[in-house]
Amino acid sequence: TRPAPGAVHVPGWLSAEEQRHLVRACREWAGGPVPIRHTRLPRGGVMSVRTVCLGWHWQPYRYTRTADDVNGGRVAEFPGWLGDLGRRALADEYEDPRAGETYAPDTALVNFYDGQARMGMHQDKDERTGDPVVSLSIGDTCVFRFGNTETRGRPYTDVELASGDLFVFGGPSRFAYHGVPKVLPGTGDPATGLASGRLNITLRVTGLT
Ligand code: MD5
Ligand code: FE
Repeated sequence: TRPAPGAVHVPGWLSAEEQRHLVRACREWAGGPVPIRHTRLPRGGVMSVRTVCLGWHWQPYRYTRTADDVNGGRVAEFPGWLGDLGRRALADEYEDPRAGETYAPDTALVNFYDGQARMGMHQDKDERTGDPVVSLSIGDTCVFRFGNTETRGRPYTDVELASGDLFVFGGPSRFAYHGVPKVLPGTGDPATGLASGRLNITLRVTGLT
């Protein structure tokens, strides 16, 4: 479905096997050179999601190669197969058919939500390009709030994102406010390898070198 211009939601896009493969990969990344952590915000807050990055390390509000807010380690490589998956997402589902060939994500943010985790309304604007963000969800279903580009508040639309769902945010939707007001515990299938909680993997093009 196309909830807004430039936005595409494809329920069940990932196969069961792809979901298991991604869960296994996320476990390895979570224990990699920069372990998964709750991001500390400059004003003293701590995010309730836990995040591990590939390619570029996101620390509020910039991308670096070293995790200066965690352990100073160098961020793990962004694997080629994940870029392939992103290109396949755009080739299959996106409105610009060339995007499936030229899309070149260089960072992934892996967010883990336990049953209490939330993400407040925000824009993703630390990237220097307006290329689409590819979002993959695995595990428990969440309520995803998809807003507008002007304000954190209404109008917004609540969409449920379930295990295996693909969401692409491009064009006029790329800089919309969005957030995750809740996760619905017990809705995931343990056969993915995730007993509880939600994983979200986003692919982005930083535009950095
Ligand atoms: C999530 N993650 O479900 C979401 C999925 C984040 C984050 O928000 O920053 O890690 S990505 C949602 C997204 C990205 C770019 C644009 C828009 C939504 N949008 O226009 O709504 O954990
Ligand atoms: Fe975001």
